[in-house]
Amino acid sequence: MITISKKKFKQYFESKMYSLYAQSIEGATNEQLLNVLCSVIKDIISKRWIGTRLGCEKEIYYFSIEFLMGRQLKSNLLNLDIEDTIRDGLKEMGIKLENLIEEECDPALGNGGLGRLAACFLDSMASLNISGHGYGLRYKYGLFEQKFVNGYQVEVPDNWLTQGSYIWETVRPNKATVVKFEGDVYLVNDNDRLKVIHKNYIPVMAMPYDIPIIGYKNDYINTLRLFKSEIVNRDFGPITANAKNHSGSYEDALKYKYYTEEISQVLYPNDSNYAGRLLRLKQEYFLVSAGIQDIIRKYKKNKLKIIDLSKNVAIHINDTHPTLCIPELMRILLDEEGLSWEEAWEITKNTISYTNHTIMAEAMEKWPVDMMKKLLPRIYMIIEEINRRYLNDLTDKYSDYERIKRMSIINENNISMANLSIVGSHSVNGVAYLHTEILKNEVLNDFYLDEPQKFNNKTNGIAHRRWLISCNEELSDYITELIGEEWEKDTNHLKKLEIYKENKEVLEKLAEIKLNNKKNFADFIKKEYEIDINPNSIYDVQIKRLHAYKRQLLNVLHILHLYHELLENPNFNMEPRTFIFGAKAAPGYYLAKCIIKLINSVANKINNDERIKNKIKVVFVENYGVSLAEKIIPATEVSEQISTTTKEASGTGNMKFMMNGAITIATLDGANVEIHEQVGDDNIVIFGLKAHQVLHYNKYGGYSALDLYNSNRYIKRVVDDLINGFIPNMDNEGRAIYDSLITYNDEYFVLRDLENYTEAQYKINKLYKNKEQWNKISLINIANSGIFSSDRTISDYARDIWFKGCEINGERNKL
Ligand code: 26V
Repeated sequence: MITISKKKFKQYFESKMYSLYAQSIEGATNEQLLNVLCSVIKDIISKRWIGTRLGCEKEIYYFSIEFLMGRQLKSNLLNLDIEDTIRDGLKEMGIKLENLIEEECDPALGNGGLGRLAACFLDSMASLNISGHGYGLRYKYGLFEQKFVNGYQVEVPDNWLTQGSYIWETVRPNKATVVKFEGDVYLVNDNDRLKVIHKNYIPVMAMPYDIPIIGYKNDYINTLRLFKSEIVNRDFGPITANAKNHSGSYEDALKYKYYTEEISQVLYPNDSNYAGRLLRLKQEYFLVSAGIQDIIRKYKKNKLKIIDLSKNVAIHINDTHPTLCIPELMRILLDEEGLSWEEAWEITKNTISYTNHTIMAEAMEKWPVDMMKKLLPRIYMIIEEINRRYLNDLTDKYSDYERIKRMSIINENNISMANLSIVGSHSVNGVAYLHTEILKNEVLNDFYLDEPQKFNNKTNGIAHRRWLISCNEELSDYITELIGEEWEKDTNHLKKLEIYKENKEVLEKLAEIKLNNKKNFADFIKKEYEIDINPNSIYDVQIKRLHAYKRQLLNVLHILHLYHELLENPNFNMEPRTFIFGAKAAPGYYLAKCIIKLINSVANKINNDERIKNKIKVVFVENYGVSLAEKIIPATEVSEQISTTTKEASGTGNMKFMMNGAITIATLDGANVEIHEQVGDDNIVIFGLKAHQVLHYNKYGGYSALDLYNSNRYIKRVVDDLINGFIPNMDNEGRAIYDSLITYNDEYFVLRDLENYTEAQYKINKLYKNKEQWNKISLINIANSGIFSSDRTISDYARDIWFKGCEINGERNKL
C-alpha cells in the first residue's frame, strides 16, 4: 500500500530540501519547494513503480506522437489519495500546496484532442488495473506559446525544459536503443536463408525518459516512456561522436550531432494542410523503432515465445503517425527473429490495432516513395512487399481496377498510411458513432466492404478524475454528499443525481457552485487581462484549436449580429453574455490567423462600446492549453460545439463541459450525437445541417453562399462588416475571410447555418431566464455524463480490441 503519515512526510521533505539544495525550507523558492515535493512523491512510489507485473496479463502499448498530459502534481496526489496529508503537512511548514500546484509547468506535447485523449487513456488504463503504457517523443519544444500583439497571434517557442529536465521524469540510459536511418540494404543468401545486411546507416540513440502514470487509489503505476534523440554513445561527446560511419572530421561530428538531436527537437503543429516533411517522417520512425525494439527486448527477457507475441502484447496506434509500427515489427520478426513472412504477418496483424481520428482528406498522411526509400530503405522494401501481396489478394477477389487502385497502399508514388494501417492491423475504430459510420460508408467504404469485421466504434471519453474531481472540487464534493462516493470509481452512478431534478434546494446549490466558479474565473480574467467580466452574465465558451471546420467564425458572426441588434434597439431583450474564446492557430494557417485577429478586433470594439451597457463582453484568452481549460470549464454555462456536421470526429471538450453542468449548443456532429442521445431533446440545443445534408451538398453541390448573402439582410449585414471598416484595422484579414465565404462559396456552411444558429442562441437566452429550468437541465447533463468517462472507453477497447479472444477477457468483462 502506498501511503505516508504527515509526520514522516514532513521529516522526509525537510531532509530532501537539504540534500537537494543544502538549504532550509524558509529560504526556498516555490520552484525549489515544488522540486522537493515532487522528489518526495517519486520516492514514495518508486518501489511500487518498478515492481513488475509482467507475465500476469497482457501488456498494452499505446503509441502516440502526442501526449498532452497537463500538470501532474494535483492529479498524482488525488490518485495516491494523499492530498490532505500533504496539504496539511505543507501548511504546518508554512507552505501553501495551491502555490506549488500553480508553479508546475504544463508540457504542451500535443496539439489538441488527439494528444489529450492519449493522456486521458493512460489515466484510465492505470486506474482500471490494465498494464498499459504510452510511447511518445520527448520534444525539447512543445506546441508554441501564443501571444497576442495588436490582436495578431505571435508564436514564441515553448522552452518547457527550462531546468534542463522535467520534474516527473526518470532517465534510463541502460534501456536506450539505437534507431537506424538511411544507408544501403543488401539481401544475401546465408545457408539458404535470406539475410539482410544494413550498411552505412546513421545510428540515432533513443534515450528513454519515464514518467509514472498513477492509477486512482489502486496502487497501480504504469509508465509513459518518452524518447529523446541523441548521438550514439553520449560519453564521447560531439567531437568524437562514435558513429561508425561518421568518424571523420570535427565538422562531420557536429553535423551528426545536429542530425540526431533535430529529431526530437520540436512538435509539429497541425497545419491547414498535411505536408510530407522529411523531419516528421524521421520523428515517426524514431518513435516506432525505439518503441517496438523496447517491447521485443522486454518480451524476450521474460522468456516468452516470439510466436506468441500477440497473445501477450497489444500495440495500439493513435492515428496513422505511428503506422510504421507495422513494417518495423515485420522487420524485427523477419530479419532479427528469423520468422517466415507468413508467420510474421500473422503476428503483426494480430498484435496491432488502429484508431482513425479524422475524415478530413487534407489531414491524411501520405509519404513520397522516394523519401521513404532513402530514409528507411529496409522499411520501404517491406511496405512494398506487403502491398504486392495485398494487391495479389485484391486482384483475385475484384475486377474493378479503380477500386483496387483506391485500396493500394502505394499509389502514384505515395504511400498511404491509412491504407497501410487498415491492412496491417486487426481492428480499425472511429471515435464516435457518426464518425465510424462515415468511415464505414464513405471514406473507408472499400475496406469496410472487404473486411467488415475489422471495423468498430469506440466513442471517446475523458478522465473524469482530472475533468471533474480535480478541476471542480466543490461540485465533486457536493455530488458525493448527494449520492455517495461510488461514482468516483464508476461514473454510471452519476445517474442517481436525477432523483434531485425537481429538488429546489439541490438545484439552487448547483447554481451557487457554478456562480462561485464563475467568480473565481472573473478574478482570474481581471488579474491576467484587466478585463471586468460580470459573473451574473451567461458564460458562453468556445475553446479548441482554431480551424475553419470548427467554425469559430459562426460564433463571432452571431456576436456581431447581437451587437447590431443592441445598437439598433437598446431595449433589445437579452441576458448579458460573456463570450469566451481560447484557441491556437497553426503558424502556417493564414485563414485561422485572420479569424483570431477578427475575434480580437470585435472584442476590442464591443468591450469599449458603452452604448451596449456591458450586455456583451468578448474575451479571448491567450495561450489556451490544458491548465487554462481546467479553470474555464467549471465556470462555463454554454458549451459551443458548432463544427460543420461530419467534420469533427468526436470532440472531447464537449464531454468535459457536460460533466461540469454546462448546456450544449451543438450541431449533430461527432460525439454531440451521443450527448444528445443521453440527455434528450429538452436538455441540449441542436441546430444546423444534418450529416446527410452536408454529404449531399458535398457530392452533388447545390449550395450558393452568394444567394444566401443576397437574400438575407441579417447575413449581409454581418458579412459586410468584414470589409466595410465597421471593425477597425481588419482590411486584409476581413477581406480574406469574406472571400472564403463569398468568393470560395463557404466550404464549411457557416452562412448556411447562421440563421438557425441565431435561433438556437435565442433559445438559450430564453432558457436562461428561467433559472430553475436551467439548473434542472444542468443537473440532467451531469447525471447523464457518466458514459463519457474514458474508463468506459478504455473498458470497451480492452474488451473488444486488446483482450478479444483472450482467456483474461472473461475477467476484463467484469470491469
Ligand atoms: C489535422 C489536420 C492536419 C492538416 C489538415 C487539417 C487537419 C485537421 C485535423 C487534424 C487533426 C487530426 C487528428 C486529430 O487531432 N483528431 C481529433 O481527435 C480527437 C480525439 O479523437 C477528436 O475528438 C477530434 O474530433 C479530432 O479532430
